[in-house]
Amino acid sequence: MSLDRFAIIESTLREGEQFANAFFSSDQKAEIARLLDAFGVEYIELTSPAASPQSRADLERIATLGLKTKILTHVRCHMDDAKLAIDTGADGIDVVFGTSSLLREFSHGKDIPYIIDSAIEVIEFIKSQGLEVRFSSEDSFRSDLVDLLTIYRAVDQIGVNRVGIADTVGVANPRQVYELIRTLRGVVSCDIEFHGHNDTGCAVANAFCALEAGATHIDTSVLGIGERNGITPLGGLVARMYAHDPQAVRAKYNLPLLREIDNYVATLVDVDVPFNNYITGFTAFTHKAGIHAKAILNNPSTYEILDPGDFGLSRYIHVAHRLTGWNAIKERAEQLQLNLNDDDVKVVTAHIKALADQKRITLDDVDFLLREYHSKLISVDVIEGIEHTST
Ligand code: HCA
Ligand code: CU
Repeated sequence: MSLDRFAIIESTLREGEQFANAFFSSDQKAEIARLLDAFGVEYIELTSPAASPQSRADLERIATLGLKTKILTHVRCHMDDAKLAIDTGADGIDVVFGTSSLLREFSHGKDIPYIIDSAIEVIEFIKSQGLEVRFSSEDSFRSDLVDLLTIYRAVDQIGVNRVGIADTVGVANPRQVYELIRTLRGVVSCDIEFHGHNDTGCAVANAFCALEAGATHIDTSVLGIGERNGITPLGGLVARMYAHDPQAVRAKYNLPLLREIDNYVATLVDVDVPFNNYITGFTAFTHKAGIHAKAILNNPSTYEILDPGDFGLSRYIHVAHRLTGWNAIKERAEQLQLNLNDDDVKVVTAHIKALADQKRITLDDVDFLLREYHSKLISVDVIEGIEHTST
């Protein structure tokens, strides 16, 4: 499996605009585009210029920012939309056959020649204007396979740059994604894009399986925002790909920017970054149980497949609770520059656990117990020292 040539099509400014809480001003869109460009995504997809005059103006503005990332816009497979999109400065156009009722027509087998004819007209027009073009159909997993392959073969033959498989309703599981993309890989020679909704929590796994099966492009959005509960999140895909090949992902993307990107978009759409978010959630690198803490202190990779340092983040060892262990408490004592031997630390640890059995404790409580124990030791030392000198 060669995943090194995968590309991210970052759709926060298209699919993400379809998120319930999203309203991006023009400046905010430009800032999101700049951040995503600095992160290193290969493409940014923006809302259709046919959606509204401001959408068109924003697309034109972002296309003139001089970003390295390619700018795409997403339109219905219709000549009117294609003509509108051509002059916006976008590098490419993603066309989608956009109604679910079409899929019912697929199963009757009536409208395939019509779909192919209009797809060919639109694709040839876009190509004649020198732009990149992608063709996809909504709800690919509930379409008739033979119909889908017939259409995709036809558009591949006229030189479409990419075809897209869309799991519009989040119904597909990883095995189904693998099988469909694998089959498609045997039918078309162009690039293959996957767009996966997350209704049943499979969006990251489905995207990964798509790549394993031969897809080349994955759609993401920041925090996964989009229709309903959204699509494959940028951070989730990055985490998944990092676990697969850390070196390649480090080389491709400016990973420390991810936190700023997640936080910025979360603020704009008025949500918190979830506590369990990939990489940037506040517990993503927090270790708690004594046994975990001990191993992490010896070698972080025992319980970490993602190195927080690569993302400009640090791990946190949570010591103030009843599951704590003396190794973690010893580390805390060292951070406080309290000189305690292992037996002393074990005694303090027992005190901490006893207190934590009675109430929720904080790091301040731990520090207090450590300091108190330490100062008693010192006073004992001092008293012993005085006794020693006076005898
Ligand atoms: C939608 C359209 C889409 C398009 C995906 C694509 C989907 O329903 O809003 O162009 O590949 O999920 O089908 O986002
Ligand atoms: Cu979608």
